[in-house]
Amino acid sequence: MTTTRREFLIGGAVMGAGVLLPLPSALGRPRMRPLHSTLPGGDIPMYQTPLLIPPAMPLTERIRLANGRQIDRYDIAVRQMRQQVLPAPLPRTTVWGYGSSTYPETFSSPSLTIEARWRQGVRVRWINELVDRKTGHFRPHLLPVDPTVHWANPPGGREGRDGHSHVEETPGPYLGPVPTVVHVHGAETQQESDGYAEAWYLPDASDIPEGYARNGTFYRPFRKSSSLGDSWSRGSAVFEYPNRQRATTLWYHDHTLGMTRLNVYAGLAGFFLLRGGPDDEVDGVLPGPAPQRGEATGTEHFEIPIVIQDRAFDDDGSLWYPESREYFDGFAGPYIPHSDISPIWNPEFFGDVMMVNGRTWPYLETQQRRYRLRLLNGCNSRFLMLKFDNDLPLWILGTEGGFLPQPLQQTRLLLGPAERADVIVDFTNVPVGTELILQNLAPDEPFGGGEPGVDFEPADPETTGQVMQFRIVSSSTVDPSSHPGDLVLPAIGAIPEPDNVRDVALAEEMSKVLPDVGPAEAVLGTLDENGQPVRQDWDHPITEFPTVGSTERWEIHNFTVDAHPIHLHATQFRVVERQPFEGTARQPEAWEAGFKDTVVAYPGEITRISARFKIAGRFVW
Ligand SMILES: [Cu+2]
Repeated sequence: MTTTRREFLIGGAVMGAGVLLPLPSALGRPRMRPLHSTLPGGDIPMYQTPLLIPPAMPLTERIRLANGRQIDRYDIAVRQMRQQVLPAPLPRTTVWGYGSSTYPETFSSPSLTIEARWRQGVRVRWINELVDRKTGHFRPHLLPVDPTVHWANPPGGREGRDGHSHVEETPGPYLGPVPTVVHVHGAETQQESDGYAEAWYLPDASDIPEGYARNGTFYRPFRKSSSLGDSWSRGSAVFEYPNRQRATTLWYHDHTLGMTRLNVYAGLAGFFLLRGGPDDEVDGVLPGPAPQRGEATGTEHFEIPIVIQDRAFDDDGSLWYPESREYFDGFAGPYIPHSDISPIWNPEFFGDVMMVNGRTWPYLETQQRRYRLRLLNGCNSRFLMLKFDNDLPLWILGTEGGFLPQPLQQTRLLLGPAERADVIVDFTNVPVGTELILQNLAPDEPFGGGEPGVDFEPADPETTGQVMQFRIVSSSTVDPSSHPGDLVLPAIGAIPEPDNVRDVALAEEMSKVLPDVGPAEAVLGTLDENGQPVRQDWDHPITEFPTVGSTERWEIHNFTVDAHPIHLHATQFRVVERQPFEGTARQPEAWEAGFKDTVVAYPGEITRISARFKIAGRFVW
């Protein structure tokens, strides 16, 4: 297997290593500056709108292959629309969302949930429809796109795409057609269907400027090698997910090179829930149902997917995202090409508003019974430390790779960007009329581990320290679900002993041109014989070549000053242990006892994971 070109999930923004993308230093890092947005989070009334529960995405068709296998087929497009994200009468917000092009009313952000069954393939035609349907012209981005980072770069044409724009003067934001490509996070699929960051494509608009690359470097090669390549067409690609992995909570989102942070922030994300098979067999009754295709109207849901995202807004309702590097540390230039600092891109982003399932600070009318919540941290940079204000227990059943060996009772839950948790909350004995608040105790700045109030200041209790409200009402029916502590979850097999141990590094370097500006550069790499990081750029030869079928222990050395979520594609791994550079190893956290696809690597530590590589191909980490 050829893993990799490299990616670094910094602030959920996926970027190539070795690019001049500065990372802040916790020491001497400026405290988060006030946002320049014109609708401060503190001015938005909380708990005005009910939680939106994303319905299941309707099928386009179910097809039967010659070998008798059935496939769920979807046509899913990206479109622009207006949505009531802020509570009315505040203005609506223009967002991007996925939806079934067979059912135009299904477009929303977050997008409808893809409900998949174990061993039943899902085949999706992912269509980039960021086009004005009246004029046929492309739609520009909703947010400021920095053309100086390592990015898709369609204006670069075939030669310059997937690189840096070469500029004589500091450019403004890119206003051209927007590339997209979808990655199902945690899915084990072929490279052609993995949403490789250089496999993007522009919409099929009538006004794509002359000389622009219409797709990324790997779009055509993958179209050629994919068994479904014949059905790819301009502005779309057809990906297939075999769903032969453990049942779990996956999510789909945009993955375009150097634009992931913006495309996801604009709204491109949804859940992909995989059910069934031996790893979904629970002895006991889980709370349910979740929204299902074709369900009766008025069906009550006791299994609910919940994506938590921080945002900022202007007073016209529009999403706000930094339009200048100045927002981050006040550095007002000179920028590229007169220095190595990008003019628009920021190393991190922390919004002052919490949005849950596409609505700011919603409430859920919650019956006195048990609920199963599928939680996803969909923030760009923000860690979440979730807790009910009355310390109601969270029963953690599963994480990114499915169920844990047994349910785990906690009062607090830490989720790094892209991490998921499958949780049961028992509201049975909470008095009717109670208004519970789900709080967030993680900081309004990069997370480095530790305890709120001791090692860091928790999020602002008036705004980002609150996530959503649960309003307790009596139960409409008898709750048939088991007590979470009585559930017997399917056994988890041991992962084989590693065939190979591989050291990888997360590091940062100072700006070469302007050392006093402070921003470092985030790089991924390997280690030399002295244990020092060796920077490996995106364009360098691939260094991680696990053999198909082998198990590898990866030792992730974090030389930076912040915790980073590290994600491997095409595999679900186990956390082995963590060890400070100068210290003894400690066991993984209790909630890390199952399979994961994203792990928090703390600063100054080696995080050891064990991964089995089953799929040949080119994948990122
Ligand atoms: Cu992924």
